[in-house]
Amino acid sequence: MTGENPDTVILTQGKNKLKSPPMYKILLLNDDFTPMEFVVDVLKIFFSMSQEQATRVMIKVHTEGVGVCGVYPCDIASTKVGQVIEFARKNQHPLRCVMEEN
Ligand code: TYC
Repeated sequence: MTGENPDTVILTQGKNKLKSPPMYKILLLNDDFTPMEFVVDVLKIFFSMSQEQATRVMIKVHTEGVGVCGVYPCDIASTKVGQVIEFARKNQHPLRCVMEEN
């Protein structure tokens, strides 16, 4: 001891190895039955998109077959996919929504 507090613990040695969590894309898939307006509503309600953004994403899914709604950590992505599927099912639309590691 050189007069320092013997209880002192140095916490700042080495690197702080915090990694950002793995991220997941939420994808909407096209089908022939779900109304375009319903898909736009889903994007506004569950992904906080404006009318214009939601319409762009819906048209992309409609023309290309698939489109990204957003990118989130696993638990949030999983919750949102469940909410979208439940909302579609309750409204009797066959809309499909999946998540995929980014
Ligand atoms: N293809 C549908 C229609 O013509 C619209 C649609 C868009 C459905 C996107 C699903 O994820 C979807 N009514």
